Amino acid sequence: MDAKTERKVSFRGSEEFLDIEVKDPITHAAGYLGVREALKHTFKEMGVLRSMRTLLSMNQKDGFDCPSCAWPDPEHPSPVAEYCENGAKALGDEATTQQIGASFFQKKSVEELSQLTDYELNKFGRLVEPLVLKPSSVHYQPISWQDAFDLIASELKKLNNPDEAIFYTSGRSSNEAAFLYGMFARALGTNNLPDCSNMCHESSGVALGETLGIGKGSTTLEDLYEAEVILIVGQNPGTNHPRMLSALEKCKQNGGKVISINPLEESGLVNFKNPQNLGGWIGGGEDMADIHLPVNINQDIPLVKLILKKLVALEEEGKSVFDHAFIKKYTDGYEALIADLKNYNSEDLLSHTGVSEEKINDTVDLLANKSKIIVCWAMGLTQHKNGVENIREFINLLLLKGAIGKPNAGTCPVRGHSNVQGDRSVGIQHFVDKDMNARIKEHLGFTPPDHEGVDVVGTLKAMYEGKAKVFMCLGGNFLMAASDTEYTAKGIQNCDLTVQISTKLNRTHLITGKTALILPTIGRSEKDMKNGKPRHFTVENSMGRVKRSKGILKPAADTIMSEPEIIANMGHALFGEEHPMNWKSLSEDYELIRKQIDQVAKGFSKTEERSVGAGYYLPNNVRELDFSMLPNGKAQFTINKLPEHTLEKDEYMLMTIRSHDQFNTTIYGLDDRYRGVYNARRVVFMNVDDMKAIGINKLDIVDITSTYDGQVRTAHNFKIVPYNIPSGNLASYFPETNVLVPYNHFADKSKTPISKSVKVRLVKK
Ligand SMILES: Nc1nc2c(c(=O)[nH]1)N[C@H]1C(S)=C(S)[C@@H](COP(=O)(O)OP(=O)(O)OC[C@H]3O[C@@H](n4cnc5c(=O)[nH]c(N)nc54)[C@H](O)[C@@H]3O)O[C@H]1N2
Ligand SMILES: Nc1nc2c(c(=O)[nH]1)N[C@H]1C(S)=C(S)[C@@H](COP(=O)(O)OP(=O)(O)OC[C@H]3O[C@@H](n4cnc5c(=O)[nH]c(N)nc54)[C@H](O)[C@@H]3O)O[C@H]1N2
Ligand SMILES: [Mo]
Repeated sequence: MDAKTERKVSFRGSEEFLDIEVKDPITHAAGYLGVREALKHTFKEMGVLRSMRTLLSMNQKDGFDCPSCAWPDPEHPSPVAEYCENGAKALGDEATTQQIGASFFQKKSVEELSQLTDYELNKFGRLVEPLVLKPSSVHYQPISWQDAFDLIASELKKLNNPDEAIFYTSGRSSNEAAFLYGMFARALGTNNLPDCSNMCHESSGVALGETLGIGKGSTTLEDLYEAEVILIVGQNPGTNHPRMLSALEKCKQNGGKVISINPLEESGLVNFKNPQNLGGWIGGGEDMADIHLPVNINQDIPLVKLILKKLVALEEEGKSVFDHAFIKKYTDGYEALIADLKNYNSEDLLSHTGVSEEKINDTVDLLANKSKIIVCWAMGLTQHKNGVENIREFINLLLLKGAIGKPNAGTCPVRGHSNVQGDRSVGIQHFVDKDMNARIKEHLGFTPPDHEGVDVVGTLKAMYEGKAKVFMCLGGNFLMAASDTEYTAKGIQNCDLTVQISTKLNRTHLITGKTALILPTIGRSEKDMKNGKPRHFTVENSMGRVKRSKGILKPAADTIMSEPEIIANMGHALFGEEHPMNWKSLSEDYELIRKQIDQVAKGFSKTEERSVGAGYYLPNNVRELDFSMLPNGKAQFTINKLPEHTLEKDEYMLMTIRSHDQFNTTIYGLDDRYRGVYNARRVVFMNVDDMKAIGINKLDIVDITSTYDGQVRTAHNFKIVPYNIPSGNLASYFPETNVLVPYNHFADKSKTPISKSVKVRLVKK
């Protein structure tokens, strides 16, 4: 039976408007208002006492790791509040007392549910029973855990080839769950292990690997405190990594300077009230960014090139600006870089950036005399055609200044999901790591496949072309997170079986393969009990430290299962008793999993003992100034081209960003308080002069279209919000705008979709 024509499901959901309210943006991030907002959310979702008790355990040494972003915890966490507004919202969202089980799905069909917004879907509450959607049905119905595992095993056994199965991971899973999942796929015979980092920091991993020999950052949290200059590039910490602001505040108190490079003047970078100290509750707040460079979207490379040219000019005047001893000893390619810079004309570069020369000169003055420099970045750099080159260009700056491998200096890619870095470290990757494969063979006793698997972009194509039969997701919301929603939806519907291991309802549960399973799981904040004893697991933060996490709440229901247990049971159902992995015992004893991680994953050792308290750092060659794995044993300068953009006269450059009330595709609420937008998500932020030029007014309604390779894609019904954004640039929220992002346009090398530079037109309605 063809489910595509059978089920009338909508991949868009409702596109209606509510009563939008637009106010002035709030410039003072966090402070009292932030705490009040956070508590309002958690109290409503999970009750007052339960909220307070749980928040006090979040990010504490014996507590659990916040399920929101990957920002690290300090060595000595604040005993009262080591959490932020958005961490509290994430907790409230996970630990909500609302629940949906089989009776809910008996009443509501997937067709009906798919008409709702993502916000409405998430609000229904926790998934608490394993469910199956059978081929001809539009209603999920209960299935026992064992039947679910057997169904998965039997579909996998039917495949002509293991590469017809694809295993996606979102970055919230523990190291233990991710490890088992990666080994499950390999034991089956495929490296089809796409993960959310393909859409996120893959460009960082590639750029850092090529230039410095490790795909991770080099700084620790403590490094930020005494840096002389911190550049925050293409990142909105006030919303996405609020606890980072406390580190920036410490840096400023120690005399450091902060430079923000961002088309928008993001709140929190401009002014910040720290809720973790008294001044932050009552005082006027701290001006965070000393210099803000409002760069045009995707014009960071011209900006850095201009800064470098100006630094070279100072050197030529006889000033000592670059660290020549460092350059000589540790780097390769200096002369070529300096020669290449001469090919660029400064006026040209300046006009690309859209930034005033005065501000750039201030930046150059600051950088010229300092060497303890840290560059922090996130999606504003990675999600472009030239995402890898963007990052390499900033690494050129750090290398010239010798700001690598020393205290208070270095690279800081600020990771997204709370354990996205750990998942990769323990083996969630589509490419082949020969050394890891050898260790798998030696210690786990099976031969892993030695051909590359698909990443996210490869998955989209494989599913669309009907080459994937089984698609499984360890968390996440693949349909809404991936680019080109309509193309992705068609691909998913081509699969025979789709399986979602999830905590909350989302659209990927509704747009499914012919048969679909929902396997409900335990969240970060919940107790994971076995034989009357609580179990812990481990995570790795954005700065490479591995530590334990142990939930404290009673699980949403006794019918849900932990992620490692689900995967180990799948392993048992598919491979049986005889398999060398011994899946049954792994489902019971996580210590056994950690032992295997120590044997197989690079840098992990004695995790059981060393993950207690603040945990332990994985080895990092940059911190040791060891570049022996790179050509000539040196860190690499790189030559990067200018980004090429040919915008037609009526085209704008659109970046698809996050509001303050969402975690990726999970929509907590409909406000973006810092940007002054209330009760609406279908908005486009636009420059006032651009509005005048085409005679468009505040709150006018438009469709947004993008045209790539002759194909027009449309996102319907958006309201115009006048905003302080450089002319020619637009901003709008993801996931609503993902329908515009073409599946076949992505970053060179990393294949990260171009979510931050989509060429679009506005069609007034
Ligand atoms: N509360 C909350 N926390 C989160 C998340 C969430 O959704 N909600 N998501 C998590 C995840 S998975 C991730 S990856 C991170 C994302 O964290 P961010 O990367 O901060 O998230 P975005 O909203 O995508 O913001 C990108 C920023 O880059 C800027 N920008 C866009 N294009 C350019 C450009 O070309 N150049 C420059 N210089 N700047 C540009 C935008 O104005 C915006 O400020 O946050 C993590 N933390
Ligand atoms: N246009 C555009 N697209 C983007 C981006 C962008 O900036 N612009 N950002 C990209 C980025 S950076 C990322 S990381 C991806 C995010 O992509 P994903 O990680 O796939 O998406 P999330 O929205 O984080 O996933 C939310 C779902 O995860 C499930 N979940 C939550 N907690 C748990 C848990 O503990 N265990 C399990 N098993 N499930 C859980 C819930 O069911 C929830 O509905 O999106 C990408 N897509
Ligand atoms: Mo991300």
